[in-house]
Amino acid sequence: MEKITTLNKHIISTFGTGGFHGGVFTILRELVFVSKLMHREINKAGIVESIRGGTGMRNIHGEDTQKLDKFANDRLISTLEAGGECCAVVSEENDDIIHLRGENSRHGEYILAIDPLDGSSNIDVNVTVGTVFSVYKRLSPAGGPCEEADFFRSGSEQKLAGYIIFGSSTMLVFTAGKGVDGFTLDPSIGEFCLSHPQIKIPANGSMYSVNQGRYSEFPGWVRNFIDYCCESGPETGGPYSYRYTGSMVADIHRNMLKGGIFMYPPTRDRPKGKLRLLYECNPVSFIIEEAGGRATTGEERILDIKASSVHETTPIFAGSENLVAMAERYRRESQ
Ligand code: P6P
Repeated sequence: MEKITTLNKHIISTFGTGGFHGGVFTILRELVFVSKLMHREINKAGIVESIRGGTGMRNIHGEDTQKLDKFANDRLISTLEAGGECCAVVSEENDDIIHLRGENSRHGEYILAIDPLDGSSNIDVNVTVGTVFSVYKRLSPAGGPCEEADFFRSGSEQKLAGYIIFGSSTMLVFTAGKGVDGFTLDPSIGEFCLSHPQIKIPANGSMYSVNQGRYSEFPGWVRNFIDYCCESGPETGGPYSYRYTGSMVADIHRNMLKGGIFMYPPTRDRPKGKLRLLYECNPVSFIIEEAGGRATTGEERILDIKASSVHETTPIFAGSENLVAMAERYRRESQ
């Protein structure tokens, strides 16, 4: 008989019934509920004009907001407000901290940083997109207003992090500090079922992900490392395969399963890179480290960075331990 382990069953068996009813897993179930709505909408974006394309607005980063970005963001906020476990949210789609206005939100003990739809510019061309999330326990006292300092934390303080990837299948991948588990949505029963227990990222990999078009803008040591990836020969194990989708979630997920390195390096016009610390780099770095990989700025561990603004960015080199360590070696040797 087919053995099905649903998300709820897995949470109870891994974290206990106390964990099941704990705040972070209430928040996780709320994110999962919205992901099922997203699954439904994304899979018909090609035929329903009302959710396809842009809103004509731009976010704080100057990026065009897609209709599905707004749909995801609005649904997430309203769902979290109804739940009451979360008191405030930082979202890629909102300039400032969102103080949730649910009846019990002020008593919520957690805060959430989220990219509601990473890679959303790819929706209209049918490329994989995803939601990325990160949960912390608030520092300010429950019952009062959440404070900005609640978000100025290091990624090592995360209680829960994960992503939901809308690709050839819809998957949830998360960690709460006991390894990384992957669940695949079975739309016929509306459940995320355990499909990738205790994911371990291969220590080596033969794929590298970077926006090659910006090669000339990267620091010399990054160009040297990319050149290494392109060289053939026994000493490099190369040439490596180049894979870059323009959706971080898709590139990170591939590396999680097959090994490889994902890079968004500093450039002349973006010396601190493009990807956001709170709701892109920290959650994927927590997951990658829990899966045995490595995530760095080139100089320091991503999870050691103490955030000082809610939309700050950081360079990121993340994936297979040995590949990321080699990139760091190129940087050290360039000093
Ligand atoms: P570029 C999508 O906008 C995103 O935030 C990540 O998902 C993706 O990896 C990156 O930006 C792509 O940026 O500058 O290479 O187009």
